[in-house]
Amino acid sequence: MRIVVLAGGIGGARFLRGLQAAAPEADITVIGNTGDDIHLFGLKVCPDLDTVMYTLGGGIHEEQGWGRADETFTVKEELAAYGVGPEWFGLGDRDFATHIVRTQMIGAGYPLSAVTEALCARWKPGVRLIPMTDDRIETHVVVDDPDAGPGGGRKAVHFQEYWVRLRASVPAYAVLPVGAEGAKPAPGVLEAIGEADVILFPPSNPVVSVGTILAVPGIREAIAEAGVPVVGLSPIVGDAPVRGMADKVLAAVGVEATAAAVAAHYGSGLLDGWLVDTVDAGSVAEVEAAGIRCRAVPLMMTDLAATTAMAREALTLAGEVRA
Ligand code: FO1
Repeated sequence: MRIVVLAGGIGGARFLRGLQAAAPEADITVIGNTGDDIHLFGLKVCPDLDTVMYTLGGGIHEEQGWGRADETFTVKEELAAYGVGPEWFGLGDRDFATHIVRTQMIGAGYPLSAVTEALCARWKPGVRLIPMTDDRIETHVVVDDPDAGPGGGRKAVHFQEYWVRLRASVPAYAVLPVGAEGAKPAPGVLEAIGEADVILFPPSNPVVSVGTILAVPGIREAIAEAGVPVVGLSPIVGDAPVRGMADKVLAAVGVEATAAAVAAHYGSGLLDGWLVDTVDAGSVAEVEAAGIRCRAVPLMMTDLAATTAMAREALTLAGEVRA
């Protein structure tokens, strides 16, 4: 079975571990979000691609869900000693090697998709990881400008500054995938979607992760026209995000932080099935009324067994909507 998964960061990566366990024979292609990418110290950092690569490759810092295990921060300390910022983004020494190799290969003319393939040759994640595009897209978030004085204006900050430095503690008025309009799907993305038997939207952030992937011209259309089951898992449980601060960016795009609202946001033109957590069983009827098959199952990714069960439920629902 050929499965395509649109994955963002931590939630997507953890779900993929369960999917691999639930469907060990499947051929899994992951279309990775690159809107979180940031250029720091002259290096290109791809947080969501690295989270998938490290998580499935066995190098992830398990509690954080990002960065490497057994990390040290000597280079970061030395950069700070030179007064070279930013200090709010925690790049570790082992992680720096990934960004140096990536930046060196891009400088030599390799597209991000080829670079990602090369990095995965070391990590062997057991899935094919393709960036959503080889073109540069960076998600920016519009917030109040603290320097603009009373009733002042707003400014756009890089997603990572909003997410990590500001801890999403201020209102987000808009989320902008800068560069999306001119971007093309990376080589292999549309082919993987066209050849898929099932397409899954994991419990990643529906705005800045899955939403950004869908903003690459051609990807949303290819999924809608693929003619195969598209099944998603709600990242919102009990009207709150399981992890991260998805509710902040959902508000920015006018979507209520509920499992049913996120399903409606993706729409029945895209989604055939939607899994909500058992605490949201009351919303199953509402989602089904929107033309999307819905089932309430445990969605807390507490351990591999739980995530494997979720993945199995998603594949079962896919089998039912296909019929
Ligand atoms: N997330 C944080 O909350 N704090 C950090 O200092 C941080 C550093 C970091 C370094 C490399 C990397 O690949 C990811 C990193 N993240 C950090 C996670 C990053 O913000 C992700 O983009 C989000 O978690 C959303 O996926």
